[in-house]
Amino acid sequence: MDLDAVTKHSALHPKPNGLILQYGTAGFRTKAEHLDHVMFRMGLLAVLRSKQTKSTIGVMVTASHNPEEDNGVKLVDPLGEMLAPSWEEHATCLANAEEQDVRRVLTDISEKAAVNLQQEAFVVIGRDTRPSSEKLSQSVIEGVTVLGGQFHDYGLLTTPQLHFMVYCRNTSGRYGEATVEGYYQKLSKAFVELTKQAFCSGNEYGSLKVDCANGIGALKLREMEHYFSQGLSVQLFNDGTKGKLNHLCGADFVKSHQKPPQGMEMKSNERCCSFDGDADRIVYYYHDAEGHFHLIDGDKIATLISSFLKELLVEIGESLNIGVVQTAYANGSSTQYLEEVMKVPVYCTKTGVKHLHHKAQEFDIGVYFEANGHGTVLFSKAAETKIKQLAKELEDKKRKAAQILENIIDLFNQEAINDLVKKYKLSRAFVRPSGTEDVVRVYAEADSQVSWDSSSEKQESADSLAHEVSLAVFQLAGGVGERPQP
Ligand code: G16
Repeated sequence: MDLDAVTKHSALHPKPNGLILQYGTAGFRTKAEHLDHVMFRMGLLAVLRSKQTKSTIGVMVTASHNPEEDNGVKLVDPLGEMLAPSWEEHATCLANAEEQDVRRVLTDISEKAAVNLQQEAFVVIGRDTRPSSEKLSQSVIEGVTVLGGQFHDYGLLTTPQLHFMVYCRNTSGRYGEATVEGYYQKLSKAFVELTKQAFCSGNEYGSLKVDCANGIGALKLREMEHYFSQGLSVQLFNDGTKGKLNHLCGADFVKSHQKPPQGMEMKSNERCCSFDGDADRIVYYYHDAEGHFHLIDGDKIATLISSFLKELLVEIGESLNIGVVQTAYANGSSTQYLEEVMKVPVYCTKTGVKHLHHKAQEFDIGVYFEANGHGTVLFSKAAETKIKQLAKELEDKKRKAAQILENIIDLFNQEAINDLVKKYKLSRAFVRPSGTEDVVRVYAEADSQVSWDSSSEKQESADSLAHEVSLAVFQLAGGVGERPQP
């Protein structure tokens, strides 16, 4: 490790005085202008992680759903997973080290994590469409190079694409080819096959309107749409040609305002969906014939997927165990439905994909979704092998079911809140500090257990509880700025 070169280059990426940042829910996030030193240092750290794991490591430059002026960075571990918790601590130490301490912190990390410094390192880098992302990703590359790491800069990518590249490279291409074409080919093939199998005739899966949050999703979906030309026609909105990233659009806006994004026309029963700024969240929605808005958020997606998977398992007569993982934001009625009607065990973890992902790995089939639209389905290696074998061996309907399966392959409490919750029927509420924005998040639900759809009265109770809880937090925690408004 050429520590003199590190010191020389690090001085070109100075840490703003007094700035302390935490590797949070999804890496470092703050105003873009404060992140140059973090990017350079995460380039350094990615090299050490790569040497330690003898694998390719990913670095994604994005602040996802945050406003356009923010940016962020997260590291992707060898199997496309979020960075291991012990390395999150290393990341925080390195990002916050004073200039003169950077060398020492790097040496400490190498010793603590038993990094073989002679090992080669390879890092892949992706970035979203924020104006600040290109320059910041150059700082990552400088950090990688200074420590003698090799790199491949993919340029503009969605976050899921960067995870895919890392996994493909570390499995010698067995999972897929580590190129954007490889990504499109693999996913579109599975999608086309699945929809062929799931629908008996014609073209029922027809068309979809997609709100791209004025982000990277628009560029990438445009490239990808040719790959599923025989079936799905997509119409893009908020494609970045006019509006601002994540402003009045995108999955976070639609989920938190429970209404369509600006800039999208919706006719009744048209299928619509929204990505977030780095296209790793999705929520679906439609207007019914009466003009009512219906949101299919992560809770409903998890319910639909696990019901579908369960039906297929019953069909093939296999007893693979399915578990669903949610966070405390999951609507109580979705949890109740999954446990009582679907008879699927449901587990609750802290907010953050990394926590859900980890829990979901305990099952043959782990379905995990945050209500905000982050999620996926994990198949254990054993389940995957079994399903592949059954898809060859079984006959008729059972075989078809197996083939379909083959293709699918924090909170803190305060007494005051509990007292408020007691005032409302069937209610639940909690607060937690966001790990991606400088805010405290308040969640409330009321009277909503019997139905998916909240009538205006139910919505009023939930809104009123949310307001009361916000006021309590503001008063008890010494809130700054304007008092929460109803
Ligand atoms: C990130 C994380 C998600 C989390 C979200 C909000 O999403 O990946 O797991 O739900 O932040 O986190 P918080 O409530 O701590 O601000 P994204 O889409 O912004 O990367």
